[in-house]
Amino acid sequence: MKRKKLLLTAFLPCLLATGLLRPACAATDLTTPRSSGDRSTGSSLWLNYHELAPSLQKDWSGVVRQVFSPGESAILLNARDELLLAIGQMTGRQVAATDSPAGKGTVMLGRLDQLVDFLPKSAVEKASALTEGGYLIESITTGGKPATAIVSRDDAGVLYGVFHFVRLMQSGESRLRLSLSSEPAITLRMLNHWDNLDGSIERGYGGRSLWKWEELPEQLSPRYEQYARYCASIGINAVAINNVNANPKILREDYLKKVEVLAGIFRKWGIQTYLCVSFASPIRPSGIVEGRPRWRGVGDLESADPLDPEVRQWWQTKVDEIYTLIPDFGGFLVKADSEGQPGPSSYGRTHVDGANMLADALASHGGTLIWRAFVYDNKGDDRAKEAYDEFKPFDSKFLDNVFIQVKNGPLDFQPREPFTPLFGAMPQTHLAMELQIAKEYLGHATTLAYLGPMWAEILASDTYAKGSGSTIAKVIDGSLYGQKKSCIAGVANTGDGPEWCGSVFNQANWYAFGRLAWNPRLGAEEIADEWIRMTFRCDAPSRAAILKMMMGSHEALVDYTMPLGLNLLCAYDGHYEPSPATREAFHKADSKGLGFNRTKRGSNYVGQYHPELQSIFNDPDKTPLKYLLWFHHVPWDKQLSTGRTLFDELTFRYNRGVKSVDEMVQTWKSLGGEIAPATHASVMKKLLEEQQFACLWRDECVRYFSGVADF
Ligand code: GCV
Repeated sequence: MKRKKLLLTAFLPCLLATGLLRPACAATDLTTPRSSGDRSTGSSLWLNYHELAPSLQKDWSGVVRQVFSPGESAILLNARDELLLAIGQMTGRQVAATDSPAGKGTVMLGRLDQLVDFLPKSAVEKASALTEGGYLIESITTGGKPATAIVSRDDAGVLYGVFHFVRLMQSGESRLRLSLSSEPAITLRMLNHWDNLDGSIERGYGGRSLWKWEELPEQLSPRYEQYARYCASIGINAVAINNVNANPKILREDYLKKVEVLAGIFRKWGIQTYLCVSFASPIRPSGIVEGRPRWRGVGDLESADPLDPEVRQWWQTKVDEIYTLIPDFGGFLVKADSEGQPGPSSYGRTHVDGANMLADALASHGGTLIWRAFVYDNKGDDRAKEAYDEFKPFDSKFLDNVFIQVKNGPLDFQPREPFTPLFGAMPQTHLAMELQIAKEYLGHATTLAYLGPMWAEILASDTYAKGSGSTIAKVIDGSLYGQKKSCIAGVANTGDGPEWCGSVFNQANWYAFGRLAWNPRLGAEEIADEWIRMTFRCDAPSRAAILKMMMGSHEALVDYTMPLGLNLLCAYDGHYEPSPATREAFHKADSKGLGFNRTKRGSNYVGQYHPELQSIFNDPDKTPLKYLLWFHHVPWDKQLSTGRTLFDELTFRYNRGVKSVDEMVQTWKSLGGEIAPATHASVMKKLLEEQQFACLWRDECVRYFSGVADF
């Protein structure tokens, strides 16, 4: 008998006994939770202003007796109202806005120029040094009375400071003498919505689009304002509202009037609006009768050639029109020459020609052009190499108001990929990082998978671009190359469903994205802990149990879908179910082994990294197991550092992933009395679905690989 069969036979009884291997998953009972102090329904997201415990209420009531907020801008009025709302709901006492900071326990908020007369010299000095969006929260004495100052140099910074202050209240903070400051590490913290004009969302799992185009500009959904408030609460300051697979209609006058209204709402929360535009927009709607490009646009031209003066003028006129309607318009986000989208290559032009032409049109208004590097044509030996090959030669060629937006991994938002080698390879270009909050390849809205650990892992990865310690976080925040502008974007997971993101736990990913965009060095656990405290009202052991679930949830998903560096094993349609049989090009399984040889003896993708990483990734014994099959084609019977053969390690990890989901189900079940019944039930339903999903992946992949392997 062949060795593999022996191994399976030996493994099987033990797996069956422990419940780790089942042909199909048994359903777990859905218990009715006991009554609970938690009232969260998921619809307030993390801005759930639960009443504080009596002792905290008493403490905070002394600190927040009144609010002094001299500013009158829309952002500052929102900041003031948010604080009043939060204080009222959390302390159970309505407090008033006053026009003097004289009383004891005043919270004063405003820009430095508005508060300077009331602040001690030390606070003025600290506040003067803040960068844009930064804030200071300081316990001070003013007029002989204790007070708290929330101060910034700009309106948005005050708003962020208020949300931080509120978070301290929500989190059960009881140190009431405060002295802290915070500044965003990344200047442009953006959500990218893949929302279509027909209301559908590409890779959207939280409902239909938030933007009701057919109602705009006349009718306004209350969600617009709520959405902007949630974004502002985590420091997001820009949103691209439509799909990168852009419908050219977005640039028509009637649509721009709708966008104008949305932009007006977002502006009040410190958020700039961006649009995704089709590169073919200048072409007339009927398309081109003769000629190669078949694109249709909204203009009156025959061409979209970026070097054609008429095309350039068309864009300039359109940009001017947009800025007339939206004076603080952010700019464009463009997917060009990618997955069938039009681009400069149709005219024999380059990414530089295309991006700089649009950037030029935006520059006179201070606008920004974000050009995506997600390109591949599947013609070479390794798709993972294509973005680097295409973009690296253009380093230093893009105008100063251009960002090149690069996905974190070189393939496509897989559950785990090493970082795209372009990071650290284009020192003279502003690179933005694109993450996906929506879980296209991670079980959509079904799974609990908390993405904080995945993103933190990426941001902490060392590129070695300027020696050890040249982390992705430093590339992205501009500090590695002394760049003043920086950008990170997350593909949004929002929709018009009751829980906004398809489930309560998916809200944590929106939250975590914003927090990491503010500070890419924050720990995933710290962020999860904040989110739990803000979202649920439960005791410390329950919080610890939820935290453990969240922190293990991503690794569990990697284990039960694509362990050891496997990737893209999903079905083409929907990217949800497993389909290893159709993904041979990515996993390269054959009778002898498994994995993609990307070393110098294979596709030499490894050659795109700096030498320190090449020496690790070229050697299967040095490559971390989590990336093993990404970089190497490994014999099935090779003994790994764990002591198991590759085949055994693979099955071990698939089973471990399923077991982790089983444990999450049990943990959540045990929290029945602690979590609001409706929330508990809806999460339990999802977890039971995830149990089935995990088994499906494990069973299908183990079955398939067992069939291929022959040793
Ligand atoms: C918006 C992947 C997704 C597409 C997406 C594309 C992109 O291919 O499956 O839905 O298109 O990435 O990022 O442009």
